[in-house]
Amino acid sequence: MGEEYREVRLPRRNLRDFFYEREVMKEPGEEKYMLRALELAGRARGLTRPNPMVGCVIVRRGAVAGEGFHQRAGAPHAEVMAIREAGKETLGADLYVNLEPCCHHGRTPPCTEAIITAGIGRVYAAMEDPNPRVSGRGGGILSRAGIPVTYGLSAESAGRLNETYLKHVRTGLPFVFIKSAVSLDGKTATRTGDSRWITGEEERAVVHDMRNGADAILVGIGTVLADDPRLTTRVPGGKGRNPDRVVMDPLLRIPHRAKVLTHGGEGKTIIVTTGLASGERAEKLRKLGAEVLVMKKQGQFIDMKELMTIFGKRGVASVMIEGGSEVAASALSAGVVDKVVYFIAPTIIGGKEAPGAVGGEGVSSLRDAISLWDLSYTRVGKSIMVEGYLRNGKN
Ligand code: AOF
Ligand code: ZN
Repeated sequence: MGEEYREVRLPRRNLRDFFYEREVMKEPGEEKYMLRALELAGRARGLTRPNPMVGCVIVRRGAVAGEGFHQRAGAPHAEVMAIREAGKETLGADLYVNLEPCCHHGRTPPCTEAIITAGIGRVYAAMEDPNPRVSGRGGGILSRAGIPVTYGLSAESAGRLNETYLKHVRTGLPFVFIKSAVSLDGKTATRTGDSRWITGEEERAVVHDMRNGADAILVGIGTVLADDPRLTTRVPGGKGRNPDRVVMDPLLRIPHRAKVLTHGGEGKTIIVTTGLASGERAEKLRKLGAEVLVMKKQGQFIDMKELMTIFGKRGVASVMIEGGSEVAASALSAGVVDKVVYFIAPTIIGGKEAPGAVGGEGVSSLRDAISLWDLSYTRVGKSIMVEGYLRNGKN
């Protein structure tokens, strides 16, 4: 049997209308409120770290009485925002939220208390919160207080929305995804190395949105030498938060004028290298404000698994790999990749020497090719965006 074709509804700022309008029209009753909660949650994409994105809708007598979403870590939780907006209308009302209400004192007081005090009649939560301080206990407290809690409405979309948070909380490792733009014939550049830009404006807007949602962006030194990217987030409205920029550079070949070093923004620049690189160069880079992380070598490459473990411990919940082909190959073969996002542009580059998206050795038998699951296909500009998950990275 082939891979089942299915559209996964991912709330994204750029694609929100596409994903939700049809859905809301189609789904009667309760599910539409959960979809609305998801849509509200997604408005804070890239802004809630390290917290998840959470939205909430309060419904009384078939009408929405209050709505809210969590805007950033330290700000009130979604439930509290919605309860405030609903005022007296909370009594006996249904509360829809895409994550189990919390029951702990973190930066803010527990939502369970606010829900009980407000006299909410019933809670629909899309999924449990795997945070060990909550995990089932939030729901338990509400049930014991006589407020029935139903899990599972739009659980899949809820899981996708917070896929980075969920992976990091469950495993301590970051959620890793590779973003690539290829021509119709699978090339990422011409034989002379010209690679800007294979895709158009609209595709780039989606990429900036992805950067905005990532904690770190990782590239190889080849990409820095060829393209000199800034790796910053440029999203409309300027609300983007720059992720940390990570360059894999085993021999410290990075030029001091590279834009990742000079066009900082608030994100850090981390150069990952090996003991083979000169200590003098490392010092110079540190003086320029970069962090130089010296790692053991794993054969020819830097040990990606170890790198992800280090990132995870530092609180990096998501890593976006933006190229080039050797970094993609080593991340894939290390088994650290959760997801790939490919933009396929309707151009043909041709050329035996023109590079493809994944280098390394490749597999010799098709049976060993990496196949993806839970695919989605979205048209963005003139390109098709293909998203799929890897089995090894299943979270
Ligand atoms: C909710 N509603 O809107 C969010 C939740 O430090 P705090 O107080 O903000 O707590 C953060 C934790 O709360 C976070 O790790 C996650 O378990 C949960 N997030 N829970 O009921 C919300 N953002
Ligand atoms: Zn809460």
